[in-house]
Amino acid sequence: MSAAKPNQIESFYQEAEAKHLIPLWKVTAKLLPPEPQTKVLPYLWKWSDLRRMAYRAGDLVPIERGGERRVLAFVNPGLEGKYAATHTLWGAVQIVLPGEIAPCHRHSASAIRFIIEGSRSFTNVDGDKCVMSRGDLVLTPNWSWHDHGNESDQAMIWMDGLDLPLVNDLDGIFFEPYPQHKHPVTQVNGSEQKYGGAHLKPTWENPPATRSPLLNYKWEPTYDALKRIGEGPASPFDDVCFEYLNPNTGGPTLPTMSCCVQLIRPGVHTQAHRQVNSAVYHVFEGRGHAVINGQRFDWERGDFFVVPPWAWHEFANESKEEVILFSVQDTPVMQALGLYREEAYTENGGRQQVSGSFGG
Ligand code: 1HN
Repeated sequence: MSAAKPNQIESFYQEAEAKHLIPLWKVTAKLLPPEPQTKVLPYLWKWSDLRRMAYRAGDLVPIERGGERRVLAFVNPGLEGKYAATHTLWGAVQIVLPGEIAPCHRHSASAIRFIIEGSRSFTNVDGDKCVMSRGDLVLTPNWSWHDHGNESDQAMIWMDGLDLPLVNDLDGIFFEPYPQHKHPVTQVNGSEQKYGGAHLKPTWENPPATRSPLLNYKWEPTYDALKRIGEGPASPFDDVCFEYLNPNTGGPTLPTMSCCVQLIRPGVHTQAHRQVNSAVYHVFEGRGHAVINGQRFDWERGDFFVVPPWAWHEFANESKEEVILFSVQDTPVMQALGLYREEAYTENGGRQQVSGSFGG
């Protein structure tokens, strides 16, 4: 190698730039950090704001074709210009007023609903009218037709979780409105009748592995499962935590999103760990706090918070009441690509030093 003169190397870089080339050696450190350098920030949205603003949106805007849904979505402050709770996950609250029907459509992003407030509303998924009440988890797998209606005399509010930011980044988004406002109903709670038996599945059907044949995971059996553990041992990081399963495969609810429900028993303060996936949490019951990368997040019933990829996190319930958290996680994506990792926090007895608190 002959010694390059500074002006030669500079003109080499200029030519590379002009020809749309990048010499790797200039950017290696940026491209290959020793661990993920996420832009996603931990953040907390208060139920008092979300509920008030959802009702306000109910007063101000109708549900119409084009707008499609009355949805207030979380915008992660670390992700400028991106409408996303984390880099991969969309999180939001949606309100449907008595008598309203949100028009039928389908898209290549998959969605979940977790019902927060109200009853006797439904999501019609490909003709199966899934009747929903508080605590139910309802899936709309990708490309399934879905409309929502509220047949009660009270507003209905639920959490929406979608893989939309990921699907958009993959340039895989397709959308289609249904020719009519509503999809015809061909069965009522059909998936639940056949697949809601948890440990049983019908022998006369052979559903595809990519799509859960169960669309509505009812709250009662979910809560029963959480309570069956009693005082028994559970996860050191999440306490009593269950993943909702596709009953056909034993895998996650959707190819891109795993849903979890967890009971943090009174007095429990978990150990910290970090995982390469990101998550959006909803506080279904109780009050408590999380410590995320050394920052304390106090939350109460209805609040939402985000745990970024590879962020240390632990949970605490210092009250005498149950804490129940519901979460959507992008874990299946990382697992499918062979990228999943997790690590336990070993210093300081497994708990982080708290250096500040959110909003404080
Ligand atoms: C959607 O179709 C729904 O069907 C909710 O209720 C939220 C966010 C982005 C794109 C589509 C729904 C959505 C969405």
